[in-house]
Amino acid sequence: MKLLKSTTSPFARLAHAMLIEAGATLQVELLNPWADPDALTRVNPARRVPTLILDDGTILTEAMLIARHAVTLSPADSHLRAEDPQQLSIAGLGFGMIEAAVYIMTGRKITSDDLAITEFDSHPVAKRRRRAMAEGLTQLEARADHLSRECLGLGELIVADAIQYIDFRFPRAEWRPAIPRLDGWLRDAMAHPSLRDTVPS
Ligand SMILES: N[C@@H](CCC(=O)N[C@@H](CS)C(=O)NCC(=O)O)C(=O)O
Repeated sequence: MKLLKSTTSPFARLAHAMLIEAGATLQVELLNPWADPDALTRVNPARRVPTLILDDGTILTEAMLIARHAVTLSPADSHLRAEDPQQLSIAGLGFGMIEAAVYIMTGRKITSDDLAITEFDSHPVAKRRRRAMAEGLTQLEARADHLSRECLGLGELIVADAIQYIDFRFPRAEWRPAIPRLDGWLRDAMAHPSLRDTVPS
């Protein structure tokens, strides 16, 4: 199977990390979705990454659905199969933060076609999304004890993805709270290939 992804997309990182945790045999094709590459537009009318092409030609899109497929590919005793509402709750919090961060980046692209121009950030909706990231980080910090260092499931992968995407897109942001417990957890969690080999760049 082949995963179409970009080096920056947190959605694509989630799909990739889950497939790695599942032990899937995977080919990865890096592309820029905004450049409308043929390899992507041919298979996904939404023109977004992640897009997963299965060996029989079936196309899977949307990070959470690819994550769900990764679970079905994982061994019967895989940690990915544990269904803990606490994990889903943490995953939802982290996914909301990823959506908020991408929303602001898309807003910048719509208003200036340049991700580095921050004019959109003063829009009330951008402020609302920024609050979602800051409060989300604070809430996750309080729940850091629920994150495993040994087995990275959906919750752990999304939290790492969210923190590192926020720091990648909003470096040294004054609104970002200190998260020492999450930082400590993340240092250890980064030893796993699913996170180590998918760092945004
Ligand atoms: N809901 C989708 C979002 C995917 C998404 O927005 N991907 C972005 C990269 S972060 C993209 O491909 N953007 C190109 C576009 O919007 O045309 C998912 O969960 O996979």
